[in-house]
Amino acid sequence: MKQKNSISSRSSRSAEFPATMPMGEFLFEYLYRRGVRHSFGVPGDFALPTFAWLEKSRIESITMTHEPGAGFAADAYSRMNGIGLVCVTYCVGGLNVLNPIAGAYAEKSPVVVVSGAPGVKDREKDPLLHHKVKTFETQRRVYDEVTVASTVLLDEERAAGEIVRCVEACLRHKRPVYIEVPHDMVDRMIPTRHVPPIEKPHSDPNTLAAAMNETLGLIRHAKKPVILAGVELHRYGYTDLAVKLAERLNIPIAADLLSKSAVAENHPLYLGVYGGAMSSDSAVRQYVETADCVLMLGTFITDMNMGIYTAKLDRNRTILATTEAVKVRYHHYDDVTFGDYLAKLAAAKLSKKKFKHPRPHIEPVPLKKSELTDGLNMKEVMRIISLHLDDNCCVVSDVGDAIFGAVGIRTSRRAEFIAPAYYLSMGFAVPGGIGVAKANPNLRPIVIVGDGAFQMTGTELSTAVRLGLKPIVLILNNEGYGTMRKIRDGSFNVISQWNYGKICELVGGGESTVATTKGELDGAIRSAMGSTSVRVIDVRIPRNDMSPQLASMSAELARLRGAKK
Ligand SMILES: Cc1ncc(C[n+]2csc(CCOP(=O)(O)OP(=O)(O)O)c2C)c(N)n1
Ligand SMILES: [Mg+2]
Repeated sequence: MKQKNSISSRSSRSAEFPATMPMGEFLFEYLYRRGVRHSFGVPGDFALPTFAWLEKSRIESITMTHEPGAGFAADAYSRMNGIGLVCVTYCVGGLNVLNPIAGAYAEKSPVVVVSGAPGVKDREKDPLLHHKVKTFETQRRVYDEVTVASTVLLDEERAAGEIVRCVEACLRHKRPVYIEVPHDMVDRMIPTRHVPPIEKPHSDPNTLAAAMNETLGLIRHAKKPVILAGVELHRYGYTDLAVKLAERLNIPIAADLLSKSAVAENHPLYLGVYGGAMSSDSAVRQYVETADCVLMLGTFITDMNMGIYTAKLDRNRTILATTEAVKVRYHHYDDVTFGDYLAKLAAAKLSKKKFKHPRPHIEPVPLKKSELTDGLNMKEVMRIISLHLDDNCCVVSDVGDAIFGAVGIRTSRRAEFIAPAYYLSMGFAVPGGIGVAKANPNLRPIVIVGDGAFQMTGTELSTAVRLGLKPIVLILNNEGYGTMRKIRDGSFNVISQWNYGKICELVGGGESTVATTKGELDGAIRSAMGSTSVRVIDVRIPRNDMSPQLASMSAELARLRGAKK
C-alpha cells in the first residue's frame, strides 16, 4: 500500500499527498491547494519542463507579452485573491519581473515567483551558460532583497519542505517568495514526508494585555476618536471586523490612498481619503488632524500615504497596529499579532462615542445638459468616472495623475480600487486589470492610465483580448509625463504622441473612442459599460491641467527637491 502524508491547510482543501511525487506536480498541486488558480508568465528553455508541469496542473497558465506585465498582473491578482503566481525563465525573465516583485514586497502583495533555472549538471565546473550573469546564485541573491523566503530546489530530500516553507511564508507575511527550479530536477520524484507543520504566530498574553490596557485607556478618554483603515485590513481579511468595531463605538473611519475602497464610500461613518495635503477634501483632513485619538489599523506610514509628510499626526494621540508592530503613543509592544490585537479590541467593553459627520456622503453630481460640450479636466474626468462605477467595478489606477486624481473618485456604491500607491511603479494598471479580472471574473476592471504609463505595458491589451476579458481602459492623454512636468520640466518629459485607438487593430480586438468633452467621455463610458469587449478611451486632457491633489503634491515635491518653479 502507498504511504500517505497529510499537509494541514488553511481550508478544507487539505488532503493527503502520495508519499513521493514528481517535484513539478507537488509544487503546483501545493500552490493550488493554498489558493493559486492562475499563473502569469513567459516561458524559456530552462523553464520549459516546469511549464510542462504547470500545464498539467489545475492552475491556468497565462502567457503575457512581457515579464513586467506578468509581474504586475500577478501582483494585482494576489491582492485580490490572497496569493498569486508568476512563472518565468532564468535571469532574462526573472530579472525582467524583478521590479513588479519589488513593488509587491513594498506594498505587501503575496506573489510566489517560480523561475526555471540551469540544471544541477549544468552547474558543475561553473561554465559560461546562456542567461547566467555572474554566478549561478546571482538571481537568487538578487531576489533575497525583494522576498521573505527563497529556495533553489537542488535537493530532492528537502524539496517538498522548502516549497511548503516558502509558500507558507508568502501567505503569512503577505510578501513575495522565490522558488528556483533547476530544469533537471523538476521531473524527479521527491518525498513529501518531511513537510514541516504550519506554525501559527501567537501573541505573548502579558504583552497583549498591556497593549490593550493602554489602547482602551486612550479610546475611553477620547472625545473625538477616528479610525484610519489601512491596507492590511483588506489584505488579511479584517475589514469587516474593523467596520463592526467602528459601528459599535460610533467612531468615523477614513481610508488612505493604498486602502481606498476598503470601506464602502457611502457608509455613514466613512469620512473619505486622508493623506495630509493629499486628502480627498479639507473636511477629512481637518477631522483627522483634530481628533484626540487616531486609531491606525493596518496602515502603512509612507510618504505618499501621508501626503509627502504633510500629514499632522502627533504620536501622543496615535495608535498604530499592523502586522509588524503595535505602537500605542510612545510605547512599542513586541510579540502582539495584528489578528489577536484586533480580536481583543473588537470584543472590548467600550461605550459609544458622539459623532456628527462633518460632510455626509456627497454623491457625484450628474452632468447637466449645459456642460456636455465643455472640455475635460482631471477633476471632471474623476467626477464622470465616479458617476458610472458600481459594485461590479474595480478601478485599477496607474502612476501619474491617474493615482492622485483617483483620490477624488467618490462612488455611490462600493467599487473596488487598487493601485501601486506606495512603490509607484508605472506600467501597473493595464496588466493589473488582467490580474483583477482573473482573480474575480465578476469585477470589471476600470483601468485609469496616463499616456506615458500606457506606452510601457499597454501591449498587454493583447493578452486581455486573447483571454476574452473586457477592461475599460481610460488613457489620460496629456501629451507626456505630466506629473514630472509639474515637479521639474525639461525635454526628458516628452514622449511620442501615439494614435492610441489603433491598439485595438494591432491586438485584434476591442473598440476605441476619443473623448474631448464631458459629454463624449460620459457617452463613451456608458457605451463601454454595456459592451462585452475591451474598450479603449483616449481621454484628451489639456497639457497643463492637473488634479487638485497633484497640484498640492507637486508643490510639496518641488519644494522638497529644491526645484525652482
Ligand atoms: C517605472 C517607472 N519609471 C519612471 C517613473 C517616474 N515617473 C513618475 S510619474 C511619471 C510620468 C507619468 O506619465 P504619464 O503616465 O503620462 O502620467 P501623467 O503624469 O502625465 O499623468 C514618471 C516618468 C515611475 N514612477 N515608474
Ligand atoms: Mg501623461
